[in-house]
Amino acid sequence: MSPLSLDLSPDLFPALTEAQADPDGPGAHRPALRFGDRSLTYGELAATASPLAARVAEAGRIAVWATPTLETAVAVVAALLAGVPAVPLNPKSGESELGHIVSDSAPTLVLAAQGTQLPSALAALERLDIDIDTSAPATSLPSPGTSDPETPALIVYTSGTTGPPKGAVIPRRAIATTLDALADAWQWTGDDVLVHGLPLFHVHGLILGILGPLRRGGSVRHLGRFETAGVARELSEGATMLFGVPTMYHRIAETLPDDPALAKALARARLLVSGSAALPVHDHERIAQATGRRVIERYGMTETLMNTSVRADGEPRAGTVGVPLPGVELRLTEEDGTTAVEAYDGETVGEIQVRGPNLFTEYLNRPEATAAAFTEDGWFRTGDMAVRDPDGYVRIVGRKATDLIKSGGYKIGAGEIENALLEHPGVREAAVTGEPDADLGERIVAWIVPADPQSPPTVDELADHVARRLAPHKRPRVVHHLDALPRNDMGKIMKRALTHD
Ligand code: MCA
Ligand code: AMP
Repeated sequence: MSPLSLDLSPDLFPALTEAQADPDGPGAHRPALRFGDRSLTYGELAATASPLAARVAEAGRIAVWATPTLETAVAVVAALLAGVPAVPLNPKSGESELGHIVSDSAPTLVLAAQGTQLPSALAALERLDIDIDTSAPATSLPSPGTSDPETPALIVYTSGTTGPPKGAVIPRRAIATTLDALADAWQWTGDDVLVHGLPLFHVHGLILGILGPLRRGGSVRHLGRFETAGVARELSEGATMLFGVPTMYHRIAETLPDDPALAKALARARLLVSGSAALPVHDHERIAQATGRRVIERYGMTETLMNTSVRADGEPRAGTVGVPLPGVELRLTEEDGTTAVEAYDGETVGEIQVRGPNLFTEYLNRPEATAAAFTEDGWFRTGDMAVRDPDGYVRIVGRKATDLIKSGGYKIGAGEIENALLEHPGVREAAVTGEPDADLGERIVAWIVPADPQSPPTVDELADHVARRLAPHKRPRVVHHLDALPRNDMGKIMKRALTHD
């Protein structure tokens, strides 16, 4: 274990507490959040989040309509100040996904920006508008002493191989420790200014990208939506760090040859960080060549928050996710899932298992899934396969389940898409696979047996169907029509036999 001291103080945001205590002090005037032309200092954030925290303090659990806006950041901060668990909702979720998340997590309130139209799946919930009013007199922040480090802070829904998404219950302790471990690895301080355009309903964009800067007393500028022009603008106007998924860095790499301003801006950054999926070495190299800067990768999961990273003071090595973060125990195991692989030879493959204060507590309402995710002695089975270099650098080489697809940095279970496809009247049988895609990493491919071979459903029809039920990023990009799915003697679909030719 690393010597990093664990800060289990219930105060997640010391800079906010300080701004509240001394509204005229310099800390209160420091910038905290910026979304487009709207921004809040720490003093203003305290002033607008504290009354909201007081209003949600009695709620058992709240949902947040997590648009990429200032309102979402304020609502989540308010929930954390109040010690009330928040469920961030993807505002593009379709009806069946949203229905599942709401009935599974049973929030008593949904917080949404004023004027937002909410879908009917949320109609039964009481609504509270997020009103950003910095002129209101600040109420005192709820006493942080009331929040146990084990209190659930966020419930983040994440896909599995089959069935609907599961809610990972993330305690305050995990958020604090993962952010502090990243601060150690990245020399991340209150002087850093982060820029990103990630969605705010997942760990990457919300915990690392919003709560991270706030825990350090630094600031974040959110682009609203990812665009290379926004990245270039912010990095040339004082931002020091960039977070993104590989698709974003791929788009940067594609743009660089024709955009010297982007190259110049990236060259100025203190740290360029990629995560959520593997960044191909080709994109690493193209960015390094055009900017002289190397992107570093970190590896995490919704259930574990961050496990490893290339350190700011370490050697950036393309194709690796660096070394275990302070406080994180990491081992590779053989196929039996319990025998540790001792080799540091860059060759011996094992499943990554992790243990430490960065882990989630459970899948909400799913004791069996929770039990299955851990070994008897408390190691979490990530399902990611890796090797370790002699100096401890971890290289991810694949994953155990072929039924998990990473597309655009989103984890997507083949099973939930297959179930959605089977609900389409034009589909008799369906199987879903992922295939390599230069932009998305993997793209979703649907193999269907049409109910009527004379008029099979089109790719657009099936994409719309899946987007409406689940979410647009889960839509198939390619559809193949077959007479029958290849099955083994047991009737199980043989996905490996599903290839184009
Ligand atoms: C297209 N669209 C549709 C349809 N077709 N909408 C409805 N129905 C359809 N049939 C819309 C999309 O909603 C989107 O709208 C636009 O068309 C383009 O869609 P698409 O091509 O899918 O996406 P993109 O805009 O090209 O997105 C690429 C992206 C995105 C920006 C890289 O994939 C992304 O934000 N990824 C981030 C994933 C992430 O944060 N993962 C973290 C989880 P519009 O243009 O309005 O949006 S992993 C994690 O947290 C762990 C802990 C970790 O390690 O980080
Ligand atoms: P999620 O469940 O959406 O949190 O996704 C977690 C998964 O993303 C991990 O289990 C890995 O498969 C993958 N992942 C995250 N970061 C990286 C990375 N830097 N390189 C490769 N895979 C990654």
